[in-house]
Amino acid sequence: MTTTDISLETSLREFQVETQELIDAELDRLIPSELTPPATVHSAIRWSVFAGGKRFRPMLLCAVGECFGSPSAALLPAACAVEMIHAYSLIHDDLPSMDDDDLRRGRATCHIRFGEAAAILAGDALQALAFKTVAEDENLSTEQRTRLVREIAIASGTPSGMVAGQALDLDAESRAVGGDELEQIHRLKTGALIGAAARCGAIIANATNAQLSVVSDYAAHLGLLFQITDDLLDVTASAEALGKTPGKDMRAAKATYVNIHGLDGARQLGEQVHARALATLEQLDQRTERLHAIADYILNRTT
Ligand code: GRG
Repeated sequence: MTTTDISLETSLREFQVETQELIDAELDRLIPSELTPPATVHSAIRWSVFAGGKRFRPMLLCAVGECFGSPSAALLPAACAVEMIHAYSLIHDDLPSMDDDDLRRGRATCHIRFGEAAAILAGDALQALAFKTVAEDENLSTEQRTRLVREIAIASGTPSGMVAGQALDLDAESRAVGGDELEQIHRLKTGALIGAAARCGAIIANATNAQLSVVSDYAAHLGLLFQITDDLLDVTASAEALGKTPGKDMRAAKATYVNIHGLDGARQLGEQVHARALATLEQLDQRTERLHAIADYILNRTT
């Protein structure tokens, strides 16, 4: 079964399960085995990557690519590259010098299990492997590979990507943060990579610039919605459901949507952003049921 075999009539749940299987198999093919030296680094990478994440970003990339008619074989390596960047960011985010967490995806964080040096190297290697994966992808034209490398690099780094967002977030820990600054932090820290995932799917499918612009707007709303629901889950979900330590942001009095807007205010904001994501999709002539369902899923997610 390939993702192109998954008809638009199947439920999002079925699409998630089937895409997850394909992504996991491709990640397993792309990531060196635990026996390949340096074994500790590869074991640390596999420990974190195969710990059962939702694979939301690769799923989004595949859904957008399919929406514009791409075959699945062309989508999977880039989808894995985005997941590798995401996994690297979680490994580094959990380090003592950053969020200092000992639980992620329901198991010990990478540095708790393998030590800090191995965790740093695992994150570094995952980032490099992500770019190698796209650069070597023979399903794509040279121009497409270059465009994807650029998209993923911009979304991962500074001044417009995840590293910039993480730096702003760390800086904001020691002072009061308003709603606009909070949005800017999360547009970079969480939204940039989600946006890159969606845009990469569209680029692989040879979407026009006008279509790409709509996809960017949709993904920007989705990224914000993802962060709002993340903040809500931090106060409403259990450690078992989340697979990470809940309540940390609240206890640390970090700037979150719940801390700034209250529980009901954050829920209302989530509904508004969800509505904006759906309205954006109306600009497309393609069938967008799956992208619609993804926005619904993010609004209502429980993990
Ligand atoms: C260290 C450069 C660097 C960046 C870290 C991603 C990130 C930036 C920090 C993670 C902190 C955090 C909880 C952000 C909120 C949104 C988010 C990225 C949640 C985790 O993503 P999920 O829910 O996780 O998709 P799974 O495990 O399902 O893949």
